[in-house]
Amino acid sequence: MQGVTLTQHIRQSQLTHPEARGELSSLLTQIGVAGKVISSKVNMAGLVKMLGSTGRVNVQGEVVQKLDEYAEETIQNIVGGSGQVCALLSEELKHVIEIPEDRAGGYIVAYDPLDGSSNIDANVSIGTIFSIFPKKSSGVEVTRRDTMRPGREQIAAGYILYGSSTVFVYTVGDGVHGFTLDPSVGEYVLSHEDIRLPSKCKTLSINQGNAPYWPRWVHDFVERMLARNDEDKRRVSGRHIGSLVADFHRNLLYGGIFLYPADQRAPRGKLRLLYEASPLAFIIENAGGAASDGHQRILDMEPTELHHRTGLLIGNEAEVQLAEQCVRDAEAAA
Ligand code: P6P
Repeated sequence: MQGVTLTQHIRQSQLTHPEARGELSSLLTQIGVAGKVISSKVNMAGLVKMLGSTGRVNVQGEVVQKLDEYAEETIQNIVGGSGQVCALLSEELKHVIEIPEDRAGGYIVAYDPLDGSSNIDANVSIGTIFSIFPKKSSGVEVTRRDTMRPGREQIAAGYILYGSSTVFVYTVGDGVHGFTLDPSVGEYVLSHEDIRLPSKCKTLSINQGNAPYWPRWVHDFVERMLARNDEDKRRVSGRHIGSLVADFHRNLLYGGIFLYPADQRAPRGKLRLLYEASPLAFIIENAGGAASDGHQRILDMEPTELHHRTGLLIGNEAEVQLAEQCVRDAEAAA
């Protein structure tokens, strides 16, 4: 097998942080292991009766798919059992999971175990999103000072995309790197080194079905983006998968902006700050892009609760700034 593996790459990036003691490397590696386990089940879902729902509804009020439950259990067992974590914050769970002191480590992991799971039965790409914070409070107790953290305090973030191949993308704050799982050997191999967001915003990604609920500024922004297309050239194309991690990954590689703004149906936004917006914002900023809720930088937002929701505009910085200008213009005209 040719190429740098995820484990080798993580170790190499650790070398640039002499203070690192290998614990973060070990944690990232274990998240990769959890991804392999989930990937194997996702890729066989139709054959091992893992499609469809459990019939239960989670804390978000969303139907829990069988693979949601499997992914949640896998992360709890592998990441929770890594010895590097003192708390797990999951999209699927009502409360923070505190790891018993004798098995706890120095990191907090916030995660969406299987984002986009409503698309599973249609074989659409889905993914695991994760965010890692170092414990902040002294002592063994996990407090809100440890869990309710602005994204700028993240030490690492990433996602595992279960698509035509399984791709592990992560950042520790010095660049964004992607690895493709080689199922024949069970290793992630470096396939996208130092990902930089292309300078041209080629894609506009938003759920048009929500247009009746959008605030004025969203209509203005969409109109301004589409006005770039003329009879000579289509500069902006619409793409919306409905799986955040898949929409994000496409835009990261091709250039684009994804928007899920707060609207009349979701006045605080639909997407969750701690384990969706914040990790993706850490990634996009490390790839040269930007992420905002229309008013402020996602990474500066202070969560007030585990499932804190927010509007999200994420992708090319110029287009995020244009959207923010549309917000200001609409507020000034109101
Ligand atoms: P809507 C999936 O449930 C998810 O959290 C994201 O992956 C996706 O972008 C969004 O919801 C889709 O929501 O309201 O457009 O169906």
